[in-house]
Amino acid sequence: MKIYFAASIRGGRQDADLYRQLIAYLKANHQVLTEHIGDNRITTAGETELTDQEIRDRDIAWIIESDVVIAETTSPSLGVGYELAYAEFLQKPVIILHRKDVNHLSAMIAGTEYFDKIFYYVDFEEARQILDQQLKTLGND
Ligand code: 6IA
Repeated sequence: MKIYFAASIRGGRQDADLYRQLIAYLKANHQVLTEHIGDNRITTAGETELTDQEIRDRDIAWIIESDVVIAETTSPSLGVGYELAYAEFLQKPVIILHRKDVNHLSAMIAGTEYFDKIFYYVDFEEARQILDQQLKTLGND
């Protein structure tokens, strides 16, 4: 499956190692369109040779191309919120992962009926199991 993995960049990079682990795990059996999200070299400045408009347009094209959007939402990110709304607009399957006992997921996400696959997890191992199960279910649809 083609996976659009969404997670915080300018919203804060404190969980970048976790994103990297999740992406590496997903890549074993799937194509992750957004591998750079786990790159430790990306800072909150998110420097790149691309303009913000080019980044936005490329990311939207990848969401359109994707079979599923997986969002790690623990670090609140405007970009991830926008991507989730866009995925809803396109009616793409969405899986949301949010760490337990860190903060509360925004009501605008938790309260959106379309987002019915929101999982609160403790660590990488639990997230991995959730993704395994959810992607298997999607693959059988
Ligand atoms: O508001 P945020 O920056 O936290 O938004 C993060 C989300 O927006 C991620 O899920 C990304 O898909 C997308 N996004 C935001 N900035 C970038 C970006 N910057 N590149 C790709 N996607 C982005 C440049 C970093 C570059 C060195 C790869």
